[in-house]
Amino acid sequence: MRALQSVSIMALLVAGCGPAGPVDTDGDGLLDTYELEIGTNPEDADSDGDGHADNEEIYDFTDPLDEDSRPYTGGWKRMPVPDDIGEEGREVGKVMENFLLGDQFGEEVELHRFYGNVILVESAAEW
Ligand SMILES: [Ca+2]
Ligand SMILES: [Ca+2]
Ligand SMILES: [Ca+2]
Repeated sequence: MRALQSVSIMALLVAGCGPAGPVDTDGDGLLDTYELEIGTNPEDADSDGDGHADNEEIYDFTDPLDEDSRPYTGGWKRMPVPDDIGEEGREVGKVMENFLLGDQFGEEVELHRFYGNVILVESAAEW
């Protein structure tokens, strides 16, 4: 009898009639319910086809629905630009104006992504 009960429970689970629980159909680490909420495809781990899984993009603050928005592959810790960074200027105590530069990994890096950290910008030019 016990063996028969186990078989019945297994059949229900295989048929999808078992107890409802969190489901991650595409196995990308994001639950289907959450993916439907944010607009990504719960049946495709890479909704925008850019080669990066939806969860990877969300944790790296890129857009999983925009193929031109991809996780940074260089060596910098990537953080979102804060909404309020204070007054910009070049005087002591002000926040430097934002700018974009290419790094040694061939990626564009925005200065304000490092807000709150001490950084050294080293640049060189060939003439
Ligand atoms: Ca998923
Ligand atoms: Ca993607
Ligand atoms: Ca993307």
